[in-house]
Amino acid sequence: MSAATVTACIGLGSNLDDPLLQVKRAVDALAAHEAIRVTACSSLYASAPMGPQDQPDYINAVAVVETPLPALSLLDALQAQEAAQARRRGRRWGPRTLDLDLLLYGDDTIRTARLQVPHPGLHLRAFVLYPLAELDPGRRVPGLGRVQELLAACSDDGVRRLCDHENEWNGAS
Ligand code: A4P
Ligand code: MG
Repeated sequence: MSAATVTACIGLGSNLDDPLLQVKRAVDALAAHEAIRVTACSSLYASAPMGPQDQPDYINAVAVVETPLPALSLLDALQAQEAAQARRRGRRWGPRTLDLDLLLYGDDTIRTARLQVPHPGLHLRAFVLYPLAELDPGRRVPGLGRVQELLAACSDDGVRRLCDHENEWNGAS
């Protein structure tokens, strides 16, 4: 991979069709992408759904990747993987086999119709901040502060850490 890479953080979520497996499959697919190197994966976390409550609990994780891809090309790769894992777009915040959010892309701030980085919900979501803080608590979120500060200011929303990636999670390469 070329020297001019960016460190990005990807949020993974699933609450349909064996969510643990969906998340693991997605990390494996990212790691297999020729222009993406997965450098770290968080533990897996479970939480009640944000949004409509008539859906199963979610499994969430965060992966840190290095990539030479521009942000929109990385989003293309994430959406292609969502499609590969039978993601159907229904109601907002509805159930899904796989959701891949581009949380952070280097220190960039991107505000376009198709892509907003940092992800607009990042600082409000315990199911994102817990796994992100596990990997990189000191990471600066442009315009908002450091991950550990955002986590301290956020309600925990009953997020539960399920398993230690060192024992049960082999997604990192
Ligand atoms: N888009 C803009 N910025 C980004 C970004 N940084 N990363 C655009 C990814 N996509 C981005 O996304 C809609 C459009 O957002 C995309 O086409 C892209 O161009 P979507 O995934 O189709 O729609 P969505 O996911 O239903 O809506 P939204 O608002 O993105 O939902 P979220 O934020 O993804 O939340 N509860 C728990 N406990 N855990 C969860 O993971 N996830 C959601 C979905 C709801 N409740 C949850 C969880
Ligand atoms: Mg999404």
